[in-house]
Amino acid sequence: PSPQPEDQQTPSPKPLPPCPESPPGLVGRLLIEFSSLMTMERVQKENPNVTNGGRYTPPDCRARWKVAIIIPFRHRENHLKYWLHYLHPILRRQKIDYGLYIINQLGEETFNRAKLLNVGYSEALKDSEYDCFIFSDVDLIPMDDRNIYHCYDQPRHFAIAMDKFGFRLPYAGYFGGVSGLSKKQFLKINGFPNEYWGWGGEDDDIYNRITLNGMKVSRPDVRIGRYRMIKHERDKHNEPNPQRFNKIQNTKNTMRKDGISSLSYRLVHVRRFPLYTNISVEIGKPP
Ligand code: UDH
Repeated sequence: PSPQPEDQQTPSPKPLPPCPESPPGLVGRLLIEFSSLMTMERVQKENPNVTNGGRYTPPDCRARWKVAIIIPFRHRENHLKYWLHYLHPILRRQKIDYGLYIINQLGEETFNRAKLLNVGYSEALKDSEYDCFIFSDVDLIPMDDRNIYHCYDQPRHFAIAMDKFGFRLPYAGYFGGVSGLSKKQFLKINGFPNEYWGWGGEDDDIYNRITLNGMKVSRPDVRIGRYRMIKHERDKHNEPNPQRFNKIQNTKNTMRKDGISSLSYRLVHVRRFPLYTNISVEIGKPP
């Protein structure tokens, strides 16, 4: 080979083409079950191309969105293994550029799902310039990989047909389980409420925020937005919140003061694991 002239610069790599709208590697309907034994070791072996902290970037195309996936969490290690086992390969086929954040509520005070999601938004942004945020419960697995985990023109509700609701929306304004908002959409609604302690209502408050701010929810086809939920009993310290019915009547008055603008918490540690980043926080307790 002829020697390179010394002043020749290394050519900059060819820019990647944009990722396709429907990636050719998608397979459609998936078989999802929770009876086989799942170990973290196995899931790590299955996903060698996920990089430390649960990051992945498609090698062959440029994704439109940079996605932070946020999971509210406490004492659900077993569910998390199934989530990682199913979702990492799906997200790879979907050509998503993503990072995965498990937001762990420390202590045994009442659980607060929406506040943890706000924490996830803030902490993920310290890591990278995400412009899309997907919020997923740890026990929900999509049954079709055409349900693509990125952001849309309007706030997205992904988990529209869950097995536990007979594969239908339980009510028209349901926004629970798995949802996604661009950074712009999230800021427009001042993020999520911090004041829903215990089970229920926070997803309806988020739905109200979306419609009150002139947006509407976008959803996949009902044949595609199907989910399996890992069966479980009600967790301790996440009892149904009796105030939820009153609170969701008041979103219009509360959303400007209660949200990402008023979020406060104590970050205790950030730990990078091969398949996810764990963010452990103290978020206080109900007044
Ligand atoms: N979560 C935890 N730990 C908890 C509570 C909630 O990690 O202690 C997270 C987890 O991501 C979960 C999500 O918050 O998926 C939503 O909470 P949930 O699963 O309790 O809510 P869901 O509506 O179930 O799915 C309600 C209890 C149903 C009991 C049925 C008994 N047959």
